[in-house]
Amino acid sequence: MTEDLQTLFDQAQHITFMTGAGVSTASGIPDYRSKSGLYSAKFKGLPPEYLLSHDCFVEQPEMFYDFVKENLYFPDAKPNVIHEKIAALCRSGQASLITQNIDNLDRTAGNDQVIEFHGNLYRCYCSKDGEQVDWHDYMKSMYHDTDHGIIRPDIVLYGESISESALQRSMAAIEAADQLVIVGTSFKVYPFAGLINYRQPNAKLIVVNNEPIPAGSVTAQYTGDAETFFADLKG
Ligand code: CNA
Repeated sequence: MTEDLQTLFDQAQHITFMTGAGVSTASGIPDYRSKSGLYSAKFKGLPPEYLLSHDCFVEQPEMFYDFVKENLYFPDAKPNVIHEKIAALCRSGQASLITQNIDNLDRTAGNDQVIEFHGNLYRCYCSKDGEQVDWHDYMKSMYHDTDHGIIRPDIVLYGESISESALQRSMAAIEAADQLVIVGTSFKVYPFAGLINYRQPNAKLIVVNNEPIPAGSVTAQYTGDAETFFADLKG
């Protein structure tokens, strides 16, 4: 890490981190859009964008279930230094976190304030009656025993809206920050990427990613492995 970036971190009053799949690749969970990511493959001839859509869930629930169960769940994955350092900063009140990730690793790292913009795979519910269902039961069957409704994970599918509470909490976290740090995301998914437009006029914008992203004009960036960056980060 360059000294300038460490200085920027040290000077920040309140940092809001905005993270994506690239913070969990070091924990063994593939991202979507890298060369080796999930989107490089087709499943039964269908693109993941369709398989992760509301239309697929409604029209071909078995296909949706097979895809999600086989490709999205990594229950043995452990948080890495990125989740852990961000969690410690959030616990001390110096930072907030908005993540696009659905893998539960921020919570496992002890971050119970995380804003899960796209939900969480390990919270499931019955789409018929709304009842919460343990994700272990979802792994055994897509049907809810009691009313034969179809179970789904509490994640935002393509074609669905972000919850009002996630939007409100995210806007508040963006407005509260004098420094935004975007980590491990291709920054292509909206409305997440549009959140930076609500930052304070003087808020600094830092990007930590292994490829350039469309975040507009940034204060500073680290182009490389996010795990290395966070391992070197002091404080
Ligand atoms: P993405 O579009 O796959 O982008 C990931 C970005 O991270 C790319 O720019 C990569 O080059 C970069 N990257 C990957 N590994 C590293 C690394 N070690 N160091 C630095 N940069 C790295 O994923 P986004 O998060 O941008 O897309 C948003 C989607 C992805 C959300 O809806 C998520 O739910 C979804 N997703 C989540 C997970 C997860 O929860 N772990 C995994 C895969 C996809």
